[in-house]
Amino acid sequence: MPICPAPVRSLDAAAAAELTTVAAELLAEHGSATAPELLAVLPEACAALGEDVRSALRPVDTADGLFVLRGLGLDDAEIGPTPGHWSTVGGAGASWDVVLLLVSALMGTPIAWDGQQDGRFVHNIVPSPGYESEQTGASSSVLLTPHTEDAFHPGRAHLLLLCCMRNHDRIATTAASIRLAGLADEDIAQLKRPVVPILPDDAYEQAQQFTGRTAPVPALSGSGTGLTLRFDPAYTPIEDADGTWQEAYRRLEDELARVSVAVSLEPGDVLVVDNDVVVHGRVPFKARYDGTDRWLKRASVRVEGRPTRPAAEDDEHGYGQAALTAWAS
Ligand SMILES: O=C(O)CCC(=O)C(=O)O
Ligand SMILES: [Fe+2]
Repeated sequence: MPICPAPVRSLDAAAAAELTTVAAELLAEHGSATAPELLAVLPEACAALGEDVRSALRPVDTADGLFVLRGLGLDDAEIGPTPGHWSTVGGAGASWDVVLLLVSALMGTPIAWDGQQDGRFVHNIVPSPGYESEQTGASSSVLLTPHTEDAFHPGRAHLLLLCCMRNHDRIATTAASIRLAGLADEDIAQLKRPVVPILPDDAYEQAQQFTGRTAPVPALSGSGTGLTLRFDPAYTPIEDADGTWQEAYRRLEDELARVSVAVSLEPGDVLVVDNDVVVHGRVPFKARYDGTDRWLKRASVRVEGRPTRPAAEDDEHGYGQAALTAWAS
């Protein structure tokens, strides 16, 4: 097995069995991973989990801003073929949706968006015909450029969870921490200025209809070893910014590329990323559309009070604020 370039938190066999058993029981009891009653009992189910599971599932707490949870066994035959589009997944791999919901609820509050994947709390990331060169998770033939998840939105996740269902070709997710980047003080000062906005990405149904203006936001916040970022060059009108800012932004992109790690997730792995510290992306690949393609499940988690977000964001009235459907635990 190749060395994983990210910290690994191992779940022992007993803890892994506990998590998958509780998930299977919840699914059997409620019939569907999207049942509101299942969401409602998550805090109770989490509280009943043993100390080993709870401690392995504490939020990210290292400077590299990510870890891989490893040890959950996934049976490739059991999950069925990789669907060709998120909308045709149905109940495939549904017990993994519940595993991901349990992990999310242990770390914070799972969130969903009305305009994305039918408002589901767990998204399916599969390559889809016709979307090959988009800048969304449905793409394949292009590099998915490093980005903060839902960067345009002040209600975005603090933690992003990617659970690997299938990855026969070991296609890497990329991750780069701002805490490891080396930037000159002048560049940091430039990038803390709110100069250009970040626009909603194409994964949102409403994005195409959006014609309004969004407020400029800073790319960097915090200071010293506590630097955080909000970054999505594919959806940022960089050319509208002044030259000095553009140069600093390019150097930020270069630094993120330099410190980027490529993590090939294995089935059952859950990659947990601090969305304020780490940008993630994906290398290009050739989709086969034969049921054996790469397949991830994704969840977004809010951790209120996590000291990684500039306070000014509280006053932001960005596009789609009403689209956030937070399930309050
Ligand atoms: O496919 C991946 O590894 C990451 C895709 C992505 O950016 C996401 O699901 O948010
Ligand atoms: Fe993403």
